[in-house]
Amino acid sequence: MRPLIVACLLLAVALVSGCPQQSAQTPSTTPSAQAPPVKAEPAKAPSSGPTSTLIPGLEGRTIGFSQIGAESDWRRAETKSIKDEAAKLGVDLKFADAQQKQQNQIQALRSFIAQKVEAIVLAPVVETGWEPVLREARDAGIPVVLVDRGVKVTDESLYATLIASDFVAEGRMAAEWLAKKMKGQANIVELQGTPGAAPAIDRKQGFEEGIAQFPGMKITKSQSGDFTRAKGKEVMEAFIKAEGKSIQAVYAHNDDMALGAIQALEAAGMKPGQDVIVVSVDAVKAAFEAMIAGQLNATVECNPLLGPAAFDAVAKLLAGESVPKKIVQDQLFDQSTAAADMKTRQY
Ligand code: GYE
Repeated sequence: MRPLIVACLLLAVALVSGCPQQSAQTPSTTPSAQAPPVKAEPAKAPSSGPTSTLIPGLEGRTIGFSQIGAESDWRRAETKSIKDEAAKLGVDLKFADAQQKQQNQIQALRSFIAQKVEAIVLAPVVETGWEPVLREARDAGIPVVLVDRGVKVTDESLYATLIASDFVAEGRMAAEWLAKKMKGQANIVELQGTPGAAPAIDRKQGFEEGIAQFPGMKITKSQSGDFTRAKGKEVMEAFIKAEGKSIQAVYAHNDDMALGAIQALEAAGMKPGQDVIVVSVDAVKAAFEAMIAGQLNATVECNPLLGPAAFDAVAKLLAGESVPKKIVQDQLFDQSTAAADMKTRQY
């Protein structure tokens, strides 16, 4: 009996003393001393909320975040997710809003390097033109974690990892849904995102791939609305002037532009959601409201809650591990479940 009692006691002590360590909200400032073993496998999709309780040692660490701007609800949700997670972890976050300009992002990165931040989180506005500044970061020994948009570089080791959605798959999902809804026949106008941005390039490609097998699905006009509501409305007004009632569907690369297009359609006396079918990407709350109101038909989710995964990657990199690319899984929502879905939306 005795050895069993002793064993039970030891187990109880181990459990009790182990618990606070595992669920600690505030990581220790001495990460190397107590870092738990971390598996180098892709992190889970962040849709179910923060999953960062095992991250060791980011408290008090200085990390730079270069954000594109505040052009859409999606972007504001991403900024909030990253700022909230930084605050939760006690990170000293240097935040820079680039007002949509790559030049401002490059300047921000150079200033982060000069300030000797320990890591950089970058949401790159466009795909190209990053080599020189990424090389400067690498030469300074500062890992760069890309969030939400990818870059095109000849040397992939210029950044540590990328956490993003599969934008081609998103475009394909929108196309497949629309082809089904329109029974393979539609004159479509397309509102593209920011020229040169990964989601604009890939969502266009994916959509074109998705409608390729339906000869009756035609893109009659395609132009950038820069991912904003105002520009989406403006470009849609021009489309309506040029094409009038022959427009049967709108494909917008994000919800904000779709919401702008909906305003333009209504102002022209057309019924968005009925006369003209509207499909977009992001699945922000405003899109669910528009679906409930019958004006938007469907939206493909693109999850902006990247803060937990971004800092999880930073923590692993600072602990000397490599981090694989992480692709966030997305799904399509339409009017049929919008009212119920709306209740659980986080952004
Ligand atoms: O879809 C759009 C935003 O980069 C994935 O940027 C992001 C896109 C998002 O402005 O709304």
